[in-house]
Amino acid sequence: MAYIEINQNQQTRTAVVLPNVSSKPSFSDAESKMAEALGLAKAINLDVAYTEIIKLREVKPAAYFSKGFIDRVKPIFESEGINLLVVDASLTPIQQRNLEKALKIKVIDRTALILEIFGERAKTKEGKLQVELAHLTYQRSRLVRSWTHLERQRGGAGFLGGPGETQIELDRRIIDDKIVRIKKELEKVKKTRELQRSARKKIPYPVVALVGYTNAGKSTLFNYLASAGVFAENLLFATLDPTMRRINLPSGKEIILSDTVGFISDLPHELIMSFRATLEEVLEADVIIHVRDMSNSDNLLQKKDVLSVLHNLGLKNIENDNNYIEVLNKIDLLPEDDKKYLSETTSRSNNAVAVSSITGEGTPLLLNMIDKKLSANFQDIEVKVNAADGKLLAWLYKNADVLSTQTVGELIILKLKADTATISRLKNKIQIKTLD
Ligand SMILES: Nc1nc2c(ncn2[C@@H]2O[C@H](COP(=O)(O)OP(=O)(O)OP(=O)(O)O)[C@@H](O)[C@H]2O)c(=O)[nH]1
Ligand SMILES: [Mg+2]
Repeated sequence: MAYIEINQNQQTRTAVVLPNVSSKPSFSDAESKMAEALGLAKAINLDVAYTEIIKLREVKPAAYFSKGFIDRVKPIFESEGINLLVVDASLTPIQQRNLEKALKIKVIDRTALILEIFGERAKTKEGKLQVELAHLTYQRSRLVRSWTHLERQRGGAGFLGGPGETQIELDRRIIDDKIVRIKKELEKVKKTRELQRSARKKIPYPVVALVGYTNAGKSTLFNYLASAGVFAENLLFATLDPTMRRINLPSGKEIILSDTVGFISDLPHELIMSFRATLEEVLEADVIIHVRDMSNSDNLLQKKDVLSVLHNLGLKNIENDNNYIEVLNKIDLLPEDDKKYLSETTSRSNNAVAVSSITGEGTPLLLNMIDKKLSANFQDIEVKVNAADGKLLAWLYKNADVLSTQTVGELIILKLKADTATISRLKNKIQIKTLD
């Protein structure tokens, strides 16, 4: 589902401009932010013919850029045959419209670009609906501020139209109706998914989820561990919908490994929330693996972004959680010294491991760490329950694995395997004996 009508045979000639507003330092280095923007453009097959990092002292309310900038680039864009400008920033509808008028080409901002990518990458029905919802929400938020009409072209609700686009005017009511309809559909899809999930819960496999910034190497690691042919390529957002595989750990324990969509900085909050359902699997995972691209000079900022999204999803203080593992990926790309340093420092850590998802280096350590995390979570215990306490017995059967039972007079002695959360809940009710 593409929102931009891109002619497959003829790539859209594109200019990518990164405004570097001095009062808003975000990435350490504009160059790497530009590299990310180019990655985003490449992800939807745009033909980037012009790039510029422009230092701005201030943002102009009317057209974002100054008249001087517009006058300077206009002839360049014309001679290069450029028909799309991507501004790696957030534009107001007025700024976007004024820029389009002045330059006589389509103009989109970062959010619109990311939505295009999401739209193209969504694979499941749920993913597609979520993207559509995010897109409508985005359009609506712009509509409220200043637009009375929206453009719409063949086959999508995008920002970029091919030649011959038909313009259908959508007003707010139409968008609202659509949002209501999509939300209803999403509810239905979600119910199906919940059913599937609860069916899966009956299977006693713990779920291990890979999360991380886009391009960190989640799918590559997933493939390496699962040797399953999941789409991995040097495109940002190559994965939108969670993908799952069953794998064996060194202990023989089986787990479900789950690959997820990558995070990216500067996404408006409401868009992140629209993708929440895509990441719902993560909330229920038994172990969360945060994959980081250590070869990227911005990897610390990326880490911060990922953690803040996880916090927003409700995973507070995740870093100190027992079930959190940090994978320092792409060590094959690091200078020998850095690599050694990372391997040495992580060798003493119980929640960080340095790996290369390409060479496989470090992955045995990772698998062992997952094993440890999972077994640390479960404990064998013994409890004595009054045979008449049907409620407690039912609760135990529901929340723990009953290994054996023995009746002694009025009492039933149960040996159980239970996770730490269950055990701590039990502690308030009865006496527990820990077994090894
Ligand atoms: N050299 C090297 N390259 C890697 C490693 N891991 C991943 N890559 C490369 O990094 C790029 C991105 O990898 P993906 O696995 O698609 O990244 P991702 O985290 O799944 O990205 P999204 O799905 O967009 O969130 C690909 O070109 C991979 O080949 C690694 O350990 N070493
Ligand atoms: Mg991926």
